[in-house]
Amino acid sequence: MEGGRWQLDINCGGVLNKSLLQSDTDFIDHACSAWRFIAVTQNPTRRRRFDLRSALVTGAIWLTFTGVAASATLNDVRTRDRLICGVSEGLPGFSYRDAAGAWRGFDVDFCRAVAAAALGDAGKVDYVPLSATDRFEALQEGRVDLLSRNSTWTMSRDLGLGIDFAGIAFYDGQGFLANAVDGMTSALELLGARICVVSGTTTENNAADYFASKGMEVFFVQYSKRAAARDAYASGQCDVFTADRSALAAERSLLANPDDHVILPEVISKEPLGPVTREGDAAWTGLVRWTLYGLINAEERGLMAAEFAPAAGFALAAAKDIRSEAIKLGKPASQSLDLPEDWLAVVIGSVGNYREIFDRNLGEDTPLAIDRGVNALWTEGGILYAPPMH
Ligand SMILES: N[C@@H](CCC(=O)N[C@@H](CS)C(=O)NCC(=O)O)C(=O)O
Repeated sequence: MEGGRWQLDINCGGVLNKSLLQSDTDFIDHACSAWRFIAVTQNPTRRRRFDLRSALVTGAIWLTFTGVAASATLNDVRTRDRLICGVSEGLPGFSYRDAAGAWRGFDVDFCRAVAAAALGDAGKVDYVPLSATDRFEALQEGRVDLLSRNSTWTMSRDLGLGIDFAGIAFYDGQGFLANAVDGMTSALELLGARICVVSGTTTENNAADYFASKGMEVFFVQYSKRAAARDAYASGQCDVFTADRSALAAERSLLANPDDHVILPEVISKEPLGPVTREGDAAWTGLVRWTLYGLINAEERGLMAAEFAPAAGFALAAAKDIRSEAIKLGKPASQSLDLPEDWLAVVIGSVGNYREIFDRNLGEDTPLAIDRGVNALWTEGGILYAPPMH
């Protein structure tokens, strides 16, 4: 580039940019969590100053030609051979410990899926239970690689917290849990009610806006821990408990007599829940995003976990076909994300497709018995829609 200066910039998180420098400065310094990196040339053939390991330069040039973006987070995950996944502190169906102490749930299965993609082993996950208040800070500070914890994608979080939402894993909405004995059938009967709510969530503002719009005065009773809010509700210190409807289904399953409690019909907000990554590592966010979309596309194509482990009754030849279909589906990502070509086959073989994950943790045969509803595929009357993978 005559008269110009090219800056090779490996951004925090490894996104490769090339940009033309406007100023006369020939030494640009980029602070980055992963590395510090400077490389400027006056013209493409003459290198003036470098302050970087030659290996990185070679790597950067290689990346330019191969299209493989290095991810600092993926590198960390591979170095420690474990994914550190932030989950909730114990929400049945989503993330909780079973009687043997093993983590289970919809959000947990997503952590397992990402570990299967990144490390080839869904079991290589360390779980960090995080409260609603602590979750984003834990991600920002690098205490977790990924947050898979009923977190609502909102504009202020997306733009203001240094985090990225990788996609929507569950379409939720806020509602109210009430005691059936009270005979309540609608949130519009809540004038003057005491409402239990967990702080650090989107929940209280939504409810405040809702009742303000209806001209109804209500009284919020705040708790920082969900268990405390549940206990308060159960002991009659609040008339209703408000939260995401999925969380209310989980709460109800924990009450002494779940059938004595009803979730009122009103859905007063949009709560698109999804996995969250730290901002600045586009390749890692891409890996998390396409793992999610891979699970949804796998449901759409009917690729199921059982088919990857040929057991009695399932022909080896058919299993091979299914495996090569999954490999073909995931292949375009393997070079760009630095993953083995069978990454998606490993993911589906380890955790199943979206439907299998949903049914196992939240479906009709579980204590939560959540209907697929809007979380059904777009081809089946829902709004679950993943971009194609070619
Ligand atoms: N989706 C909402 C609410 C998420 C949330 O943390 N809700 C609480 C209240 S039910 C919860 O699930 N806590 C889980 C736990 O304490 O383990 C948000 O992102 O703010």
